[in-house]
Amino acid sequence: PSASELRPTHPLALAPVAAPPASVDGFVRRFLQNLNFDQGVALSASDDNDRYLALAGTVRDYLMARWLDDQAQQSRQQSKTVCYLSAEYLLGRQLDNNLLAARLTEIATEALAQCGIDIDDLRALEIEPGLGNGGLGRLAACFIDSLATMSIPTIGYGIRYEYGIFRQAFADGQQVEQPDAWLRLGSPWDFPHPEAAQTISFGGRTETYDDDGVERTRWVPEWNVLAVPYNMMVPGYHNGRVNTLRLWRAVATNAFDLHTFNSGDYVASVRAQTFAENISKVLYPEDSTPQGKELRLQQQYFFVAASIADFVEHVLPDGFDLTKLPERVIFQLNDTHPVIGVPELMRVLVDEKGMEWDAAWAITQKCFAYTCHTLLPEALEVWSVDLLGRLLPRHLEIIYRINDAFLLEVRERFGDDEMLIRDMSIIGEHPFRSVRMAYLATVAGSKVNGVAELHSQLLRDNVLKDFARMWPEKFTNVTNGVTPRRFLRLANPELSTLITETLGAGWTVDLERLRGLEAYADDPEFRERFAAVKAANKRRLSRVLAARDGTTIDDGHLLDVMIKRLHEYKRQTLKVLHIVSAYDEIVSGRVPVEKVQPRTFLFGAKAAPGYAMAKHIIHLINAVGEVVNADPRVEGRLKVLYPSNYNVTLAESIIPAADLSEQISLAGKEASGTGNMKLALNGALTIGTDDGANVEIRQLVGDDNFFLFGMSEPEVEALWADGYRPADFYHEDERLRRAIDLIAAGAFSGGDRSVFEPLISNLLYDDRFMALADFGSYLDAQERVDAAYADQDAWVRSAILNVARSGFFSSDRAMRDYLDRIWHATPVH
Ligand code: CR6
Ligand code: PLP
Repeated sequence: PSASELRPTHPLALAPVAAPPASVDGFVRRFLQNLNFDQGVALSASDDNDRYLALAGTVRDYLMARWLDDQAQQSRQQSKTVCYLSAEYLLGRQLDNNLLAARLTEIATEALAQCGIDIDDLRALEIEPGLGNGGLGRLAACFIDSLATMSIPTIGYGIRYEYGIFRQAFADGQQVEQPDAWLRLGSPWDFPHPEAAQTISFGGRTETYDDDGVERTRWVPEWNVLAVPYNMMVPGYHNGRVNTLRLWRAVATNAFDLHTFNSGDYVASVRAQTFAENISKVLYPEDSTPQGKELRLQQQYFFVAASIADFVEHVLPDGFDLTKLPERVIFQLNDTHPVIGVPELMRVLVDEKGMEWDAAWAITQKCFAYTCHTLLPEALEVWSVDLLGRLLPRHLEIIYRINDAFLLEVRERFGDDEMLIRDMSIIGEHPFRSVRMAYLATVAGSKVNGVAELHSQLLRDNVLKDFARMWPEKFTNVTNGVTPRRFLRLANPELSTLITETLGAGWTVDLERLRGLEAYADDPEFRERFAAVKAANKRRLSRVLAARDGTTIDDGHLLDVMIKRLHEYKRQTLKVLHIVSAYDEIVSGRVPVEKVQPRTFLFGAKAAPGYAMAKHIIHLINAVGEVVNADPRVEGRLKVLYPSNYNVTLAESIIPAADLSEQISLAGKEASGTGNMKLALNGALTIGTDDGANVEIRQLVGDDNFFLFGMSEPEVEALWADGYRPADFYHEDERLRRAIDLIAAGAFSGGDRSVFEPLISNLLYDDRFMALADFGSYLDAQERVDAAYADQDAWVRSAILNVARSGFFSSDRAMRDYLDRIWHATPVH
């Protein structure tokens, strides 16, 4: 028989794929098989990396049957799929999460022990895939975890960057960036599928042609690349579900090489290959401050076009009636990064599938929804018309046509108000002609949501107010959430055990059950156990830091943490001013040192490599730490720690240990925050402004269990309108003056006054984020913190109530809200 006539007849070939037996023996056998057959080494000759890869392969094998089954089922059932389009996924380490999801943690630990291997040694080897900058990327990772746990058919689409977020090191207190070669030792968690590659085009021109008497437009691109999908498993928690995260890698097409090769220039053809492959080479390290670089637009189009084509060609059955597309998919736009998908879907429907414009537009509008993650004007992405037209000429035409129709609608609705037309146009004219991606997303999306109540309100009232007037029903809120599996169950095993012993096991998938802990907040025995868990977590963190950096956290210290990207709006400077002021009080003899509550201030933060002011702030934190930590007059009561390279792995050690969570952004600037939720959920009390999700945290945990300070958003606006003069605050507040003078005088720079001059000048004459205006209120709140911490019983009670009342911040709840308000997809069990 010819190969095409062969059909499986062997019983094994007909049976469904089976997982290896879930037993220690079964695990050992599969582990050794992986080690021998996949890694090609004997146990006795293997090193830790071989063993790690074999362990990962084994866990994967256990999940594989479910994964294949879920894919088959999904293609049979053809139910509505959530396609989450995100340029970033900050996944964190995979091993523990996958072991947990598959209920294999104990089995694997015992199986490896029987092979003479300590599983902890292998855990430590995993390099986390840092395919994101911070909150937005980590949010995407939490969301796909929740969607898998809730059995929602989902495909996460993104980019498989060869280099993720840079590794941060410090040299003389200043940030140095090193490449993150996360794929160096192998990538056991993903599977390349070159056979499912998509060709993605760029450049060239458009032309019209006659199609049986109908004039049509087509794109004649100039060059193209291949997008090769790499599939990663996204296992749900204990539900047997395994969804897919599909990340695209750019590879040069044959045509690309051949073209240059035929011209005889071999070296140029190899260079051309590098050019194509650059597209997925590196993650742009800017968080909330896009730079408008051409390569970034290439990345965006690359992954979005590949994802849409993948869904239409591979996920939908042959001959699918595309007018029914909205019943089968919702493309969720994670911020503006994937918004070029809107004209791309229009191009596919109109140019490739021959659909009428209006019909295609009606479909497109139902297939997209847009999440906005910022309020900072500099973070709202725009692309110059020149650049976009050069790279994607057909898309620019489509955007113009969408805009023309939209502006007609605006005129019909609001009359010929030319100023309003300018304000609302998708094409901005000033300071250069550009496409406003947030507006395009708002016009095209079926829904637009902000990421916390306050943020969604400010979107409606300010940033997108004209759009909200036009389409009030389009706007909604979904407050962010975090996955309790990674950030409580895995990161804080002792607290998880205590909760399970107290409330039973169901909380991991029903976080509101934590409410049950309220009843124990006044129970002395529970409090004691809770406090013991916190103390153990601090010791664990101390060991982690000792091994990394040789630093420790002393017993009796309040652990005060500020962990997030370095950004002026987040106001790490305000925190430093507090530390400098506390130091000054001691060394100037204004406060007797024995009266000072011992505190360890812990920072974790990367700055965008080109963000000069953020880098000055990093330098200042390190410089202050060096002086404060070494000054004998402080008697070790104040300590500043700044472990380098803050990432998800480090977050998982810091968060469970924290006593105090610093969420001190200027009101109206932090869209939501998610670190704030993780810290509250792990029993840290928040000191924070009324900003982002802090507002909801405070409402839920109660005023008594939260240290509020600073101006409210309307007060911020009023002060701006009044003409903000930071120097006035400097003159009026003695503590502030002393702290700033100390830095300016060179106390932390060996007497050199020039080192921090740019930072000091910025504070005194500009201070866009009003650190000086909130300083007094912040210090008062810190005094309340010290007083509260002195009463340990009351503090522990507050910490317990923080945990008990944080169930709302589960990403499972966030997913339910998206499903109800935006996606309308249902679980497939
Ligand atoms: N930088 C917001 O600033 C929010 C996350 C996730 C951010 C932050 O407040 O929690 O998104 N915004 O919604 C962007 O990335 C544009 C962030 O992480
Ligand atoms: N960076 C990392 C590594 C994180 O794990 C998180 C998440 O919580 C963030 C940044 C976001 O922090 P924040 O919400 O405080 O900005």
